[in-house]
Amino acid sequence: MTQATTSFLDPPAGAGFAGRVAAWIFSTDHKRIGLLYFYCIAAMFAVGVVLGLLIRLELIAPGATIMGQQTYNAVFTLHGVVMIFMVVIPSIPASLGNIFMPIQIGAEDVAFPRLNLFSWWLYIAGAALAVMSLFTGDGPPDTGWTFYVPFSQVTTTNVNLAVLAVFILGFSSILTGLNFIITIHRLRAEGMTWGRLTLFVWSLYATAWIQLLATPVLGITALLIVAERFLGMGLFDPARGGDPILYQHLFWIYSHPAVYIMILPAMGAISDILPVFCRKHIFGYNAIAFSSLGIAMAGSLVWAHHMFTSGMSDTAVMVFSLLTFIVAIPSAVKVFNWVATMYKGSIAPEPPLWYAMAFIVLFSMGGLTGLVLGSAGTDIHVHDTYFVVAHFHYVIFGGTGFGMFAALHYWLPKVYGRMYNKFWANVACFILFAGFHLLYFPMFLLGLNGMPRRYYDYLPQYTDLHVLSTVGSWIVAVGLVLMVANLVAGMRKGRRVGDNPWGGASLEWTIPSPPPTENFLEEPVVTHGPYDYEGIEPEEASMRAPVAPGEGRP
Ligand code: HEM
Ligand SMILES: [Cu+2]
Repeated sequence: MTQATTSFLDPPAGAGFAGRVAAWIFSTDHKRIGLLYFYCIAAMFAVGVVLGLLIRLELIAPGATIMGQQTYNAVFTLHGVVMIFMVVIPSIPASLGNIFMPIQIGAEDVAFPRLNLFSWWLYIAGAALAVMSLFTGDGPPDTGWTFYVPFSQVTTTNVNLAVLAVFILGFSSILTGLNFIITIHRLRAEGMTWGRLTLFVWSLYATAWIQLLATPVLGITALLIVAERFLGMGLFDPARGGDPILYQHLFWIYSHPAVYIMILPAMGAISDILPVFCRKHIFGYNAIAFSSLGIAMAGSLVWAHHMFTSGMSDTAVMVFSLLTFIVAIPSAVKVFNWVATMYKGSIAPEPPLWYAMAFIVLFSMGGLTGLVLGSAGTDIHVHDTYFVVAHFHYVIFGGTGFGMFAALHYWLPKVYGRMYNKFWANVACFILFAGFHLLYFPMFLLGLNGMPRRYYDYLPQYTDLHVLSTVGSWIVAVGLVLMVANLVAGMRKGRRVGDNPWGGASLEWTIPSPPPTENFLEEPVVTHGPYDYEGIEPEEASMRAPVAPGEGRP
């Protein structure tokens, strides 16, 4: 087995406990920083899931079940804040992007390693403040993660601290984006042309531009809320000549593009994974690469589709509806290209592929129901109902979540040099997929029947669908526990693997597993594209099935 003498995971020689901890939290190695992000994000994900399970438990029957109304408002606000700002926004770019982007472009590290570490510290500071907002002030924030005015101006709960936390988390995201853009421009190895970048790197590149350009708007908006609360400036208060709709515009100018910060990196990971397990060059490399940029650009123009019922002019409603339909095109381009990649491929049904296929199904269902929300006529019917809750969980949990799960099963052997149990990985995937539909599909029906979102209580006719959904939440929980337990067991004591278990053609598969601190033992020179599998044999025996002549390989 190719084990490098020192991998990035090895502790410094002779260091005590404090020295080992310091070697992690003050490390400027992008791989260590990526793993730090990953562990923190995983912990926050666990918190968010528990909050989600509590929401579902409360909603299992009409009336009060396990908590009071005020607590309920705090729980769903926190569930949203934790999941959005602390889990899915940093999830793939800050963790796996940090670990693999420099390796995939043949660099030794990101352009600004110390800034990278600083970004992680900002993330920790923001997360700590968000947690503190629960226990300090006059009760946890209860505004929903959107902090809509006028309620966020007048509520006495601890909105100030929560908004400050979001502000700091925003800086972490901006600096990571800046770092990635410069790294991708400046640090590519010899021969690593733009046309030889992996699609994962392309997606991170598009994401980084959104992080850099859109996130400052969120920061400003957060500051304006605090200014309103402390100084009573009246920006959003009609009695003083302000306008609450202005708040919604500012908020969604960031927060709509933010959904592409969440989904593009997942799409990038899927584009890297699928062809490996089909032993076939990706279909439509340029289309996938440019559709990421297309989504980033067009996606910045559609924010007001969240505001069709806010009282905008009919012209504005029509324009934003049309623009929203236009973003669907580059997204659909990707889905068609993934399916075309699988067509006539020599399929290796390994865990990363199952998770990737679950991603395609769930993301497509989320995307298509997004069109229902993007057309103003139907949106007015389902606006702020459970239809929306179903739609965005299909996109962000089914999309970003499953994309992350697929990526973890794909890259874990590279990071730890060990393999998890594939059988249990597949079982967990199946349980998650089934539980997911049971949890969220009833929400589409609830929404179409008029069940409003963010409500603590409901009419008895909605009970059956709520019961189904709550049972689904338990199945999802079982699937998550099984998946995590299997991955942890794998990373700690799984069987050892070599450099290239799946037979990937991108640069990370050319270096030892786990990677050495300096990534490459000698400076790489790139001579072929990231999806040219000719002559590359997977080490996993199950993947070495003979390929009939003329089949599978283009
Ligand atoms: C086991 C997993 C999960 C369960 C059971 C769950 C459940 C729920 C439920 C029932 C609501 C509706 C609350 C209401 O309208 O009263 C909700 C809202 C929400 N969920 Fe989840 N969820 C889960 C995972 C996720 C994930 C992975 C994300 C990632 C982004 C997420 C993001 C959100 C957001 C942003 C809201 C909106 C909160 C608000 O309206 O202010 N959830 N969730
Ligand atoms: Cu949007």
